[in-house]
This record gives sequence, C-alpha cells and structure tokens, in this order.
Amino acid sequence: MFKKIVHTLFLLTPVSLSANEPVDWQLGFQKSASKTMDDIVWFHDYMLLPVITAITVFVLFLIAYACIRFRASRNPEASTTSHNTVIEVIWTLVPCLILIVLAVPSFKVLYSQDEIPKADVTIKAIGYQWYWGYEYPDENIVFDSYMIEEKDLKEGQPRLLAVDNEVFVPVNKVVKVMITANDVLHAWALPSFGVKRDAVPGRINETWFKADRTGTFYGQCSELCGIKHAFMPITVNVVTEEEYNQWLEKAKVEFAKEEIKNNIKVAKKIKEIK
Ligand SMILES: [Cu+2]
Repeated sequence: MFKKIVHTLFLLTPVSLSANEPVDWQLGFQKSASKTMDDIVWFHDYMLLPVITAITVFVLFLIAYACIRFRASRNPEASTTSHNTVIEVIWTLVPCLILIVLAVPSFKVLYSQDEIPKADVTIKAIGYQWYWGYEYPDENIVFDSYMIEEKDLKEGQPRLLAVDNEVFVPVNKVVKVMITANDVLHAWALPSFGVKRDAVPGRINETWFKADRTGTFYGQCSELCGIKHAFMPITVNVVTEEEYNQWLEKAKVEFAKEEIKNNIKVAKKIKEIK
C-alpha cells in the first residue's frame, strides 16, 4: 500500500524528470527546453496558480460563512439590504487590479513569442490531412513526416508521437518556424519549447524557439483537423551543431527539393530551344 502511494506521488510530481513527451498521470507542463517555456511555466506557477488558489479559497470561505452565519435557524428574520456601495466598488476594482497585474507578464511572454530574433535556422512546417511536411528553405530540403504505426515502432519510440522523418535543429540556435497548411486548419505545437501556432491555409504564421538542451522532443497537431487529427505528431531532434551539419549533408541528398531539379531541367530546355 505504502509503495503504491509513493509511486502515485512520484507520478504526480508536476515536472517529470527528463521526459520530453507526455507521461502517464502527468500533472502540469512537460519539462521546459527553452526560455519561452521557462517564462510560461513561471507565469503559470507563480502568478496564475496563486491567484486562482487565493480566489477559490476566499470564495469557498464566503460561501461557508454565509451558510453558517445566515442559516435559517440562527437568522429567522432575513435582512432586506440590497445595496452596499463600498462593497460594490471593491468587488469591481479588485478583479480589475488582479487582471492588470496578470496582464503585464502575460503580454511580455506573448510578445516575446511574436518578435523573432535573427534566425540561425529557418524551417517551414506545412500541415496536411494528416501529416506534416517540412521545408528548410535555405537548404533546399523538403520532406514529409508521417507517424509510425504502432506495429512498426522500434525500441524507445513513443506510441502516437514518433515519426519516420524527424526534424533536426541545432541546440542554442534561434530557429524560426514558418507555419502554414495545405487543406484545413492544423496547429504546430511543441510543449517543451512553448510553441503553438495555427497552421492556416493561404497564410503563414511565424514563431521561433531556441532549444537550450539536446534531445528528442515530441508535439502534436493541436487544431482539430479531421478524422486522423490525433495521428499527425511532430518530432524535433535537438542536436549539436556538428551533428546538425552531418544531418544537413545527408538530408540535402535524401530530401533534395525536386522543384529545383525541375527548374534546372526547364532552364536547360529553354536554352536548347533558344
Ligand atoms: Cu492537423
């Protein structure tokens, strides 16, 4: 029994030790891997949670107090008071002040996600029904990323989260993500980086992240996009600069953008005709 309780408590620890993916019985956020996510976690843990707790406890106290103090047996003759200017001013002003105090760090985090620093790597994520396509516009790399079926999973690959072609980015570098979709609304979301942006057909949304540790990070499409919405996960490998360059070399061959080859062919043809 004791073991069970300890085990449950361990599972309920908000930040699971090194997981970059959701874990069973998880409460709270996945472990942060970027400054943006650190800020989001701070805002949640030290601003939202205390305010929510204080308000809940205060309201619970008021309800309990009213139930006991003004119960019928103790208070046979009900008061006819219906207005109290002081109290009304207080219960209007206090929530306003709370919202203003919350707005400051909230907007700070929001705008830090919007203002993209000079990017070291740019990737484009395109949502399709139901997989993600990726482009590295500066490297002429294009590939699609499909979920690995349960029966094909290899050791250590999480179910419903692992993909065949993973995204690679270097650690401690600013990665700009351009997000769009080709058919319906999707959303590119990676909890550990604090990134979530809608993928809208016909427009490009931008965001960025700077991963501060290496590892494999998992995310999912976060906009209900159809019957296989749950089966278009996102896998991002954060690797060292060296490993990234190695991958780039390989990827430039394996995932070379065909359009460019076609363009060259077309250019050649035009020359021939001329
Ligand atoms: Cu989707």
